[in-house]
Amino acid sequence: MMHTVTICDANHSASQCPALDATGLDSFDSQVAGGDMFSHTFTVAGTYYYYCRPHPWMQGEIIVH
Ligand SMILES: [Cu+2]
Repeated sequence: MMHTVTICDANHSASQCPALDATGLDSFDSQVAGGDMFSHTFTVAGTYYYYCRPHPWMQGEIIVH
């Protein structure tokens, strides 16, 4: 099954997101197969919300200090 790791920002119109990220934070939208991995090295500190586009109930939050 294909999933995505999609950041919750204005560019990805994530209406299902718990909240939108602050402007200026990193942005990404990557497809990832079930059981596979996605990595991203953050360049800006902040609170990041992300979700899966085909399954918007799949969500997460990452706090970068
Ligand atoms: Cu998914």
